[in-house]
Amino acid sequence: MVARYTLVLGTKDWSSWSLRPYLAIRQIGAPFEEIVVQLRHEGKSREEILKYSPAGKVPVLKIEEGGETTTVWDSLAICETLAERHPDAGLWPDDARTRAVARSFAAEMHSGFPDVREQLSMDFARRVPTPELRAATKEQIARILEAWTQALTQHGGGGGFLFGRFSVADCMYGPVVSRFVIYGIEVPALVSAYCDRMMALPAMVDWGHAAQAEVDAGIA
Ligand SMILES: N[C@@H](CCC(=O)N[C@@H](CS)C(=O)NCC(=O)O)C(=O)O
Repeated sequence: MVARYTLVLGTKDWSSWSLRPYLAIRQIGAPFEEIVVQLRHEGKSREEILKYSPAGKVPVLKIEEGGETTTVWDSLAICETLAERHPDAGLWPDDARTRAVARSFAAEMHSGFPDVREQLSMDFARRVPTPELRAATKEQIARILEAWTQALTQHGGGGGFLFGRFSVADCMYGPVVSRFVIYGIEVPALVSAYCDRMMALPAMVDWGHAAQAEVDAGIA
């Protein structure tokens, strides 16, 4: 039985959490419908999001199958659910030890780097001069670069992703890649090449076009 997926996302120019499961579902290649809720829309955004999830945040995935609807909320839970439902997409590395590290990468991003998220907030379609970075932001960028360099050195040879094949770790860090590009953060060559590969993914390109359309329409 084929499930029907609906992915509820926030304004694409801004919603970094939404980009993560979007990358995962695009990687799987499963058909899905998307609903984009306009964020920062006085009083209305929350009301609109609550129609889809009691948690009051996007992203949300609705899975309709066998007459039942399952609601999955939170970016990492959605990526995990999609990875589990579509094992052929290989969204986690095959090797158990590598998979454990990839999961750690995803979790570290999900629960960490508050200053990077706050000071370099996602504005996907724009290019912004590098701000004066706070010490905490610099430390968090250094940690991200250290982690990526380690993963890419070990697994990413030959033009690959953090763990070779594209994985949930790349989904979780996709918005960070975009932040480095948006704010012109200097990164070493190995990381720069990885960022180029990520930004060239058809899903990232499509997301960028949609974000630009929001900017052009004056809603981002
Ligand atoms: N931990 C959540 C964070 C979700 C989140 O903060 N989403 C933001 C948009 S990027 C949101 O829904 N903001 C609307 C609001 O807080 O009213 C996840 O990983 O999905």
